[in-house]
Amino acid sequence: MTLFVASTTAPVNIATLKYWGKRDKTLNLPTNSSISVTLSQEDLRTLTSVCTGPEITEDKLWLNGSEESLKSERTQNCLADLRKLRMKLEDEDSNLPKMSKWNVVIVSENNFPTAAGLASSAAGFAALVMAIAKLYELPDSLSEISKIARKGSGSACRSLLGGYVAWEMGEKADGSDSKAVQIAPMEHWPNMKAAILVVSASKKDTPSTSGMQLTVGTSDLFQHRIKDVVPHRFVEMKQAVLEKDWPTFAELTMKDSNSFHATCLDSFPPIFYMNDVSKGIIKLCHFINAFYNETIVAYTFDAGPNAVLYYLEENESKLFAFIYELFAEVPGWDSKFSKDELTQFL
Ligand code: 2P0
Repeated sequence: MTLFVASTTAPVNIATLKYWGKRDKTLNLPTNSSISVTLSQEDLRTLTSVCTGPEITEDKLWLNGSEESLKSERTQNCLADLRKLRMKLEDEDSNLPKMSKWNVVIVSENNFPTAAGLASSAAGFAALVMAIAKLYELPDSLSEISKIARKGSGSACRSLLGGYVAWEMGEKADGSDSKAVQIAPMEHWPNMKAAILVVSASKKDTPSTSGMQLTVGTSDLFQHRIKDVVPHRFVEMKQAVLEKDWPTFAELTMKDSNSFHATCLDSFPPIFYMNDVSKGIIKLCHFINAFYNETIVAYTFDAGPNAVLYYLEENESKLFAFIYELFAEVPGWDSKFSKDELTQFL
């Protein structure tokens, strides 16, 4: 049996300027540009292997050990685009194996809870598209390939690139200018760190796609957000990254998380992604920054209750002194706060 195999990993990215709203649902074209930080591959990632050969009788997908359907329009769109690019190479070089005609078997595994608002679809589609692009030996740039990943899941386009990434919304109706570009590599700001507080690992109530559609269709605040708020914030946040201006980056990140959740609340019926523990974490972050009279931490929440905290490495112990006080029973820990002072956050 002739088989060709390729494997890759793709990391999770966490938006600091949120994507929420589509102007084209089939092509996943957004109503605003967004910015994210791609996490390190050693932390949250999807590992995907693909295999193809003339004797494979049907396309198949295994996700975290269970067989899943490959029939969704999104996955089919990604496969069709990748096969088209491969076919172009085969037309140019008749010695290449005719992989574009063969079925694929895809095996994918996350090392974190799936669909719990930890951007699993971003890493998932990024890994799927990257693995097949590798198998097909496609010469296209990562920004070009990001347009294919975008059709799988909007935020997936940002996971193709490392470090600080912008997804430029584009203007064209065919999506040919809606792609991810790198603002700066991870090494540009090496002391930036992210911590994830897993408040709940269960599946989210309202899937992102239907949540976005509801917000676009019913929220007045959303119109203000995409017209008057995000365009300025996009420019300011890019600048803050390039200048390593931590207080500005942190403030914009927190404000944009709050703005996105406000549009969810302004949807009708309202969408609640954060729970009381999430809200306690927000209060705690503001308390910590006020306590030190300095920006120590920035929070952001996606379509779920889990918190992602950004901070600078040199402030790690200042931040975790509070996190451990509140969430962990550390034997021998000498608490500086009374139970009452701490429980106000929960
Ligand atoms: C983001 N989120 O920018 C925003 C913030 C959730 C909140 O991208 O429908 O899974 O597959 O394009 O990418 C989650 O939405 O949605 C998301 P689809 P996706 O990260």
